[in-house]
Amino acid sequence: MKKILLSLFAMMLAMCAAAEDGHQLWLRYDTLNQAKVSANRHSPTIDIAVNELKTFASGQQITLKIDRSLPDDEGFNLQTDSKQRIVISARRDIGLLYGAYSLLERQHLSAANGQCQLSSVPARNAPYYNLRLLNHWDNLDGSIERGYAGESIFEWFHLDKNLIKEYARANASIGINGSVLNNVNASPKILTTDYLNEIKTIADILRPYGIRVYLSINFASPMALGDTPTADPLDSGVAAWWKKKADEIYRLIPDFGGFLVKANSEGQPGPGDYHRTHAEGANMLADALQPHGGIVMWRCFVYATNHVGEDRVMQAVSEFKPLEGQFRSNVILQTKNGPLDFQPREPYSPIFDQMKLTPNMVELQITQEYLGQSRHLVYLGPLWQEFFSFVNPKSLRGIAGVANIGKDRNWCGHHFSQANWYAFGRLAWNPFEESEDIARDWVALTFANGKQSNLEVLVTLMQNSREACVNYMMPLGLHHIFEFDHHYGPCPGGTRPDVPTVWCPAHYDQADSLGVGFDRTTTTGTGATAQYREPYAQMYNSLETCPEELLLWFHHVPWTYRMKNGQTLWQNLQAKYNEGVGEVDRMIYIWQQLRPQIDDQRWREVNDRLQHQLENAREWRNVCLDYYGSFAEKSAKE
Ligand code: GCV
Repeated sequence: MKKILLSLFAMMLAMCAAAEDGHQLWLRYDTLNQAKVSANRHSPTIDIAVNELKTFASGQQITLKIDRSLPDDEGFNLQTDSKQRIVISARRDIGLLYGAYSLLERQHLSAANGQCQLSSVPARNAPYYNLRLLNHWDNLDGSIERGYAGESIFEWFHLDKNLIKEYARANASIGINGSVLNNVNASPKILTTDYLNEIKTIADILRPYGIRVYLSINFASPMALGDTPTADPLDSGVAAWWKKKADEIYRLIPDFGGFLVKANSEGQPGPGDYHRTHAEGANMLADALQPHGGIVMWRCFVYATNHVGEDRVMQAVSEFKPLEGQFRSNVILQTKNGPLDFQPREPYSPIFDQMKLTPNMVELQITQEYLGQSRHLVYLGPLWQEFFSFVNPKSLRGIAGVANIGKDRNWCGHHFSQANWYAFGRLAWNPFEESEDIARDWVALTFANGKQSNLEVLVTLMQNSREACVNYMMPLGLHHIFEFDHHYGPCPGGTRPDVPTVWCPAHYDQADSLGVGFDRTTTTGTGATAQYREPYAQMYNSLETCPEELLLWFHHVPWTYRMKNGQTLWQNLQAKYNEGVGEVDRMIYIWQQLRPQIDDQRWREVNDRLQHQLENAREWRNVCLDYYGSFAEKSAKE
């Protein structure tokens, strides 16, 4: 009997723990079945909205109303009348669903903050961008390039429809309206009829949640699939193949969004293989999609063989600037926030200054390839907000985020990496939001469980976490000093005989007995500073005016150089690395104090990862200071 009771108890414990495994993300609403909800129309989307409100809204009368006179296609109005009845109105069905999620979120936040309901809901709410896309780097075999949360949720030919529906719901709740399902290093097979039928199934699940499906394509697909002898974009047979393929896709998926293309970059095929320009390649695809209303998102992440010897961070501008005005109207360039590759800190990419006639959208990386992956707590809100402080959101046509989603029970590997998915959605909806406000909402939704709590300290922890990561990995503008391939651990000064010099850490830190850093000035360096608009071009070009946080990105600086605080560069570098480690120590201290307020499973899982992060941070500091110290100390003695 005792044994049975014990095992029953163990089972109950396991069930409780499972309830807090993080799978519910920020959508931790109690089932209330209280609200009386009515709608003046029905559709799959409106029915979801009604159902969500009926199930989770607190006792209210709620009316959903389609009102075609409203201006925004995806926006909504939320109003309460004198009797506290709520009316959500929208021009289109999806607006009602967004309004429903907004209402639920506000109710949940109000409960957590102890405020009066709906006080903070703006009457009118509409997304800033029409294109708010996740980019999955998911391969057809289930693996994910730079994925740190398990295998792909898109299990081809065995699709888990429930999981995909949960994914759709989570995205709709933060306003994401498009998913590129596969890796930009794309397999041609994705365009075969077997896969397209599967994609139709996914599109059918995502559609009621307002999410369109897009695909990454391999530029050489017609040739790789054996249908044409070439993939030359000016070959009429090739163009006809793409038109036919587009027709096939749209027959299956009438609201298909379009193609994302990585061409002539890191070994991918492209128009350059036939001495054609990126514009010629993009336009050929654009023509195939245009009759159906589809778009081409053409990535600017190129550093190809025709640029040998040119500083990698300059290549996008050199390649695309001469093509201004040559792209079809349904082509949008897609550019990473920084000119190199999603480093913990980069200056913004100057292509956003240079291309005035061609629409551009920014590609952010939610998966933390270079920021501790799913093992480090690094909240990316401040990084993205920093980007928007240099690049006017107005100048962009849309926003894409490289997803951090996998089959791990908690979706993102680290419980706090969910905050990056959430923050991406919120910023895509409104790029002017403060990252701190987003973190505050996420904390309340994710950890307060609808009750009043005192978790403000977590908001500060999250806000500081990105700078901590910069400091323990690569402060003062150091960059790309990661271990080869996996981009996780430190490898300052690294070289490898089988890797071209320009991909090696030694190429980026340029440490020697005189100093450290990459000279990108117009006087003695690569001249990359000249690609920036004023005042940044001059500011970055001069050692005196360059912001210290980007110093070693733009300058090769003597170890004994006096920084603004009067100490030498070397002393500052040491202080920064120590600051980074100290911050992780503080994060652990804070997390320990919060133990009584956080459920056991998530507390333990985060705690384990924080301990690991501290070990890694110390390793980063020690390895880097050892390596740079070997030059700096010598230089001090000379
Ligand atoms: C999808 C970096 C990453 C690659 C990625 C590439 C890209 O180089 O390390 O994994 O490939 O960027 O954005 O295309």
